[in-house]
Amino acid sequence: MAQDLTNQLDRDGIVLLPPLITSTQLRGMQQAFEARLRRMAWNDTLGYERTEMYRHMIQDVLILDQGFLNVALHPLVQQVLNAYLGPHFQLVEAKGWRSLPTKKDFHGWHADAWYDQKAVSSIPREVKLAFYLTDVRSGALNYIKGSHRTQHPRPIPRGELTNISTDMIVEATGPAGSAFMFDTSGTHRQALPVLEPRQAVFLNYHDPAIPLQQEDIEYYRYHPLLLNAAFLDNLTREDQRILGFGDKRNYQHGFERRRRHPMLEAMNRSLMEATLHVDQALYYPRRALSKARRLLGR
Ligand SMILES: O=C(O)CCC(=O)C(=O)O
Ligand SMILES: [Fe+2]
Repeated sequence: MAQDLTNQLDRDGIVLLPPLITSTQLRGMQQAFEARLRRMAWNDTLGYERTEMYRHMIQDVLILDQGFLNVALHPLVQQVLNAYLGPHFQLVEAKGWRSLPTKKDFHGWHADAWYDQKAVSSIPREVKLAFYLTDVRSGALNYIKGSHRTQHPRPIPRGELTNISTDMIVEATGPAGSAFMFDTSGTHRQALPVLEPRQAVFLNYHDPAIPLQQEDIEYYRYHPLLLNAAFLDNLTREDQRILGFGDKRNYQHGFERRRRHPMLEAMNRSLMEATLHVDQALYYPRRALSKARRLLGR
């Protein structure tokens, strides 16, 4: 089974995996993901990140539910990754998002750029595991079969794809729970139009010894995984290695991300502080009022 999947991944650049988890586990993952999607992250509220128009982003999904870890470390997934990436791969990113309905080609055809292309001359391997949390009938992952490992990853202008026939494009539709693995050096995108919101997670595996491109270092994209202690029982030594236990190679001490909206941030902080002042000023009058109400029996 793993051999067949690896062969298909090698040939096409993308492969559909058999079901990896139970429907109970899937429900748990959906519920935890939905809970995060209800509100934007702010102050003490864990929620989604809003940095682009058409996606609500959730970083570090491994802390949300046991199921995400089980998918990421599934024995079949490990076998395929070992065969395709070699023994040094790790899980280097685990994030998900809700794509909002749109007719816009907001991401466009591309291959995923991640390594320092000046320092690395060959095309190092990277695989993503896409896992759907909703039924995906539109806005599926699209992948051009056999386009992997041909050139350094970059955005692919439409003009370069004029002689691509539709039978060369894999349209990865499927019910919630569907999982695909793809070589990220192949040409892919989210299909358009997106007719209904799509919720999916993308788990990213590569060898952390490979030097990263500057923009990902500056953003601290491949920070060591954030994990939930509650889910870490029963890990094998190999699971721990894949999760990067104790690996500080891409750790940045005291990292501070460049602020994109300093004015907005300052406004938010001032409003919050003003709210706290008002709350505090009204604390004693409110307490006196409710005491008076109690005494008057109302
Ligand atoms: O959202 C999609 O279907 C494509 C995502 C993608 O390009 C990626 O994760 O690299
Ligand atoms: Fe991509």
